[in-house]
Amino acid sequence: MLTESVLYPINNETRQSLLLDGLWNFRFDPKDEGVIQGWNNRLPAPISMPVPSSFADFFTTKEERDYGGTFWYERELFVPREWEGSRIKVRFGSVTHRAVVYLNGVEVASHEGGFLPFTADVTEAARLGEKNILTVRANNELSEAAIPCGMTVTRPDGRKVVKGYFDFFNYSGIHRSVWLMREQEESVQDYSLSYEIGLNGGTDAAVHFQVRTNGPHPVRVTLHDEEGKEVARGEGTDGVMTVPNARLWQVRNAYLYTFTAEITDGGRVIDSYSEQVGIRTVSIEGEKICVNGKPVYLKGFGKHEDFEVLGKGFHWGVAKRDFECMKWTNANCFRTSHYPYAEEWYQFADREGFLIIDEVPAVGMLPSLMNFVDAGQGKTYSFFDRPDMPKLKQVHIAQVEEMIARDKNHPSVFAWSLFNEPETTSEFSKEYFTDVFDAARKLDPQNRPLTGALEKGGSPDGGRCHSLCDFICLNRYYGWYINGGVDFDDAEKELRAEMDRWAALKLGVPFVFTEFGADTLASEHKLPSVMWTQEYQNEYLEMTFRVFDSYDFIQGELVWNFADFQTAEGILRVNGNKKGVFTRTRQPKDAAFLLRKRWAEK
Ligand code: BDP
Repeated sequence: MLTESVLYPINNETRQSLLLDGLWNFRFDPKDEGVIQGWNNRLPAPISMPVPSSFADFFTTKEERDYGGTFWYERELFVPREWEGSRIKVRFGSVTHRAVVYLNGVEVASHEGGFLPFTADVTEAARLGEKNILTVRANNELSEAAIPCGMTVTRPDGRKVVKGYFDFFNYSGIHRSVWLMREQEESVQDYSLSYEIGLNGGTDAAVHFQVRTNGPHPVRVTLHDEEGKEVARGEGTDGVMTVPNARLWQVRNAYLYTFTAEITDGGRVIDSYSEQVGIRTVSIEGEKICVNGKPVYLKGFGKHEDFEVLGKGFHWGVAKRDFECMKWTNANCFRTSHYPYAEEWYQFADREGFLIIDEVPAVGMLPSLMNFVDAGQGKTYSFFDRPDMPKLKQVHIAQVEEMIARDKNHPSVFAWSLFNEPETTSEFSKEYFTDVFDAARKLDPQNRPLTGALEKGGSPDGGRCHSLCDFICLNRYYGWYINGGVDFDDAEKELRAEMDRWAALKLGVPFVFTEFGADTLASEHKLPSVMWTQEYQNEYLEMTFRVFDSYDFIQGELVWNFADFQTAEGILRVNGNKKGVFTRTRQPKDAAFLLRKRWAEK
């Protein structure tokens, strides 16, 4: 269980948070000699590197862009003398894929996993009223014992090449904001909310709260509305508040309250933590996905954190454009394929009323460098009978815990995706995922639905893991990887045949298409269409939608992908994956207009 506090940094009368973003020092460490050479004390001959950002696309040589191995970041920071007697922490939104952190040469934290936050308690190591040196030793190698899965090979010249078993570029670096934080010794460590709506036969809501602190003093909680008016209060670390006439958080019509937990000592507030939250329920009712008890059809995209030059570095401007484009298409949902995104994405989605399927970075659990092709064609392998499996499962479960701990209070998050396209056909996979799902079931106070995205091998007849899912997510490429081009006429038949086989199982749960799409070059048009043209992408989508509209249990369509994105090089990728409905610079392909029209009516 996670004991460290992962609360997002805020500023108020009891807490201070300073952004450490900007230009850091940087250096590659291809021989992994930095620790022996004492680089944790001072990084020799560094170059400059923006934070947050991926390092890859700033460079002009392939060795640097494609670098695999260990690399270092460093910066100076000033810790105010007035912070004496408080807890002082440094918080990283993420470092890809693992990191060791030093302050003034002393190791203060280490973390595995490139897409979730962690903090270093630097209270002991910090020099108050002086400059301090913060250093990060990071590493972006991939293996079959960590997620996302892949391999690292050393070339004869000693250079390491990192190969992901997945279809996105292995962007690395400090991708999200870094904060220096001051907290009180006794402070709020975590909180969880869950809701009941429609109480007393009307519009009242119950807000169940749990607050975790690290001290003995009493806790008080309050809820304020958007006008700043207090609408409910409660006492203790565990309890329930009633909100009369609650304004619900609705899909694409969000209403946010501010939740505050305070630790008090008589009239004095020792610590106070506030965050915006939304009152809403999510549930699976038969074949429907419900928000506030009403069915919602999911319309939207699988996305990536990916943009020109920045790679996977978070930028508010990119997020803003993405939300504007998604709203323009009349979307209401996206999946954080294939890893938890920067926390700011969820804050944005809370405000904009978007639903999120939040995905853990469990991708690449098919031992293939071209698994997107193999998966699309339904090739089967066994993956979970390997020697590294216990280690992998431990890392996987740890990241499920960290993701749920981080994101559980966001109203936008309505489901947890615990995998993308793993092997799910062997008995080993069944055992593996049973353990992962069992672990996840204990973590969410809101008991949100659990799911995972199944590739073609996870079929009604061959797959062994779909019964673990509360609703079933399918990634399917009929009309692209199979039955593409001259065979397109068979695509609809085959997709229908598969859906008929699912229907025959009478599972009684909703199905969501979490991927379907066709690579499309924004430059290409042809009449009649051929693969890769904008006309083909539209015909592909029209065919798929015809099928979706004939099965009531299909309750969502998330197109692959929102935008073109960078991948590793290969004969099937034209400088990246081109299945975007928008280009990488976020301009619409013809398909965007088709979606906008369909989703306005759906
Ligand atoms: C699926 C993967 C996704 C790929 C996509 C594709 O889940 O990451 O990008 O196919 O081939 O296999 O475009």
